[in-house]
Amino acid sequence: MSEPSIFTRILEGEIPGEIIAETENAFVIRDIAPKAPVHLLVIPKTGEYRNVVELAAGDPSLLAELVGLANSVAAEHAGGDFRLVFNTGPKAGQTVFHVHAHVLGGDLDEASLG
Ligand code: DGP
Repeated sequence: MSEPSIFTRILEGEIPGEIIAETENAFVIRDIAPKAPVHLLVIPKTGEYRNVVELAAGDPSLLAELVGLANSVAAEHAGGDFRLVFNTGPKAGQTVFHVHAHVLGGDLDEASLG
């Protein structure tokens, strides 16, 4: 068994982090280092999938639940439109190996694409 991820520790209340939305199998927090006017993280409650490729292969309905939850928090917090990003692998900037979707919203401009 690997150590619980930072997201599991937030979910379990071991470290502070406000859960702003939740479904049966997923939850949402604000990113600690926002890269957009609205920057949320949509995270499965299970930490068994390291990245979106593993999640898509292992539990596609949970991936669909994450997308639906992203849509609903973007509607509530970001005016509807949003960018959904899954960093996959360290060279792509992934630092937490508990799959999560970045929901980026607000007034995004081309400068924020990089
Ligand atoms: P990634 O680099 O794709 O693995 O994204 C991990 C994100 O998690 C990163 O944007 C910063 C965020 N993050 C890391 N630690 C914490 C934390 O303790 N609280 C919150 N709210 N976000 C965190």
